[in-house]
Amino acid sequence: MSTPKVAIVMGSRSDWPTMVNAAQMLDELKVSWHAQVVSAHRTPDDLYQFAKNAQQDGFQIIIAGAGGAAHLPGMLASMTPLPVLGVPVKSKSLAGLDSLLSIAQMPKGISVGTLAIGDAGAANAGLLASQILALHDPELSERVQAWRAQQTLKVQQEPLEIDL
Ligand code: RP5
Repeated sequence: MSTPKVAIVMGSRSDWPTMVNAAQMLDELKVSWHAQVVSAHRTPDDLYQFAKNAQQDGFQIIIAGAGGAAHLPGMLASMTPLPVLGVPVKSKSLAGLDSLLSIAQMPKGISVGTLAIGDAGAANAGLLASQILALHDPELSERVQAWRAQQTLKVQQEPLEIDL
């Protein structure tokens, strides 16, 4: 079996309820994924090993979710040529603003594509990863366009129910 195209990594098991939204989106678009916990501060050696091997292992895109002082996406991006999409996980103390700023405010030279805080950001990371992969995969491109058309139709067909 070939390596999944997308690696979903997260700083803690507690991030999974957020990051599962990325996995669900990838499933909907029939993009293969692999998920694992790699903590930048609790398992730095694992982080190094994962990042250094990610490309030769066959991954094409990394989605990285973390909360608080969220250095995981930036650290990964510094050690792999693969595109890294960062998902700020909602934190207990600052509702994810800390995660967002930690991930978005990368100094010039190492890029992390930062999505929205929480579930929407994780789902959109799955969508964006699919759109990037679709550049070289016409069938996936068709699935992404069909998914978006379906979303448009849903908005147009759902009546606004107003009870006054
Ligand atoms: C970060 O610390 C993780 O990404 C998680 O969002 C946050 C809290 O982790 P736990 O204390 O729940 O393991 O490393």
